[in-house]
Amino acid sequence: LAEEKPKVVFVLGGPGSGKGTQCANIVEHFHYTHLSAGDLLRAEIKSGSENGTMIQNMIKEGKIVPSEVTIKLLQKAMLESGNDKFLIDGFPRNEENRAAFEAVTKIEPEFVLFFNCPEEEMERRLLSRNQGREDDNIETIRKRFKVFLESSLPVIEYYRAKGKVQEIDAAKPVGEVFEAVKVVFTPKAE
Ligand code: UP5
Ligand code: MG
Repeated sequence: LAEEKPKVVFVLGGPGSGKGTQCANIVEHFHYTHLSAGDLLRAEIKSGSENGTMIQNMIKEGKIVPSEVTIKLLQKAMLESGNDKFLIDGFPRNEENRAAFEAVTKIEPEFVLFFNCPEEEMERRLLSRNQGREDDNIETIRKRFKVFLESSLPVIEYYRAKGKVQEIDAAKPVGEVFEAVKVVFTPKAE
């Protein structure tokens, strides 16, 4: 009855803001499991699942995959991890994602880590990433930026109004960004 709910931190920020890079650092220092919604969707494409083609087409267009698909993948990964502390990276990306996750899981995030980075810097990073991602081309990158501004920033503003956003200047070098991230995750002495 009184089962403990898992602890969730949403890690949000524009395409190329450094969400994945910093989550890897957080996992090393604090005991979280990192779940990148984008990585889970890309794994779903590779696995040849029936949704694979739909997901692939949406990612190529920078569009947001239906909530039910992403939430199922997140729930499965949470169960399989055996952990009770999660960094959910790149989700929720719109108001519908946010409301559906809350309705289905009854989980409210502890806080939202927001990597704020200028578009020129994010574009530079994505164009030089060279990891063969099908969405790292200038046409798709522009679409991803537009969707971020129109659909994802409002989710960040929703949590900001609730006092739940921890904003990080993500334009700095990786090590400096992580110094700021560490402060957020380090328990304060009372
Ligand atoms: N880099 C990182 N930090 C740096 C720094 N401080 N200084 C200099 N360079 C830095 O970093 C990107 C690149 O920059 C790397 O080369 C890194 O070395 C360098 P990374 O840590 O990968 O940034 P990240 O924010 O994770 O960028 P990513 O491209 O993964 O962000 P997106 O939000 O665009 O991608 P995601 O995988 O989350 O989503 C992809 C697509 O999947 C979406 O567009 C959407 O179509 C779909 N999707 C959904 O539909 N629903 C979801 O819930 C999630 C995804
Ligand atoms: Mg990422």
